[in-house]
Amino acid sequence: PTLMVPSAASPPCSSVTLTQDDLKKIAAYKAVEHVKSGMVVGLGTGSTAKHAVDRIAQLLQQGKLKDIVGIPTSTKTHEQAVSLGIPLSDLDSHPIVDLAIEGADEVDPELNLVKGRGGSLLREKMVESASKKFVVIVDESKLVKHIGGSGLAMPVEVIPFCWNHSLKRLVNLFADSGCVGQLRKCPESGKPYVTDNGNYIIDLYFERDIGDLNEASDGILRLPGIVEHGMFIGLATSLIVAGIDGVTVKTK
Ligand code: ABF
Repeated sequence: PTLMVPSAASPPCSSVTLTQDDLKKIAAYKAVEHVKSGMVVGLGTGSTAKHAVDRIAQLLQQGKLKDIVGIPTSTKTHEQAVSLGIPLSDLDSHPIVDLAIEGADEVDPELNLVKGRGGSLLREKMVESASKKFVVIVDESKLVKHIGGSGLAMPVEVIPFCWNHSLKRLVNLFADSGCVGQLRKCPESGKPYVTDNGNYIIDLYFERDIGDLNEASDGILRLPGIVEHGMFIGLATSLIVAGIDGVTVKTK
């Protein structure tokens, strides 16, 4: 079901222009309404999820939420949550997460996602696949018809050993889709980007549709040296989209 609800943070006057960051914040705040006292909460990563973490901390400080345990999905979010005083744990101690709130780079109508353009994907996938509910929060620019078809990167985390070999095997796997791959580098140093887990990222770009997503996923994960990819298929349970006309909530 899709439901249009007026955004609580909508400006009273239509002459106010909302920035993309305002929209991210609106989606994040809406998602945090689902957080209840006593929950184990997956804390997402990125500029949208950051607002959700801020909001959870604010509600804890105000005493409106109690006994929350956060499971961060990256070292960056870990640092943010520590600085805000959110009690933290991990999947070893809390293998079942009540609710994860997380951003995405692309979302299709079935709530399949591309993630990892910001550099995080593996810990996110571990936490979100352990979550009873996984709410995706995005501004409307992230909506696509087919994930992987936007011409933008589909990230794959690989071990550094012989990464070029892994890149070639990935590109070969998607030869029919006109795939090219590139090792992600830090713009400042020109050195390979290193993930929280000490791995590299290969960004794949497709000229044509990659076909069945589960087959694509299985094919990638069968290659030795590949750690994880940024397609999150069938994991999200609901989607909150903030757009200039309000907030759309879609639940599976
Ligand atoms: C991380 O943040 C990544 O998986 C994804 O690339 C990104 C989405 O970030 P943003 O909200 O900044 O667009 O979760």
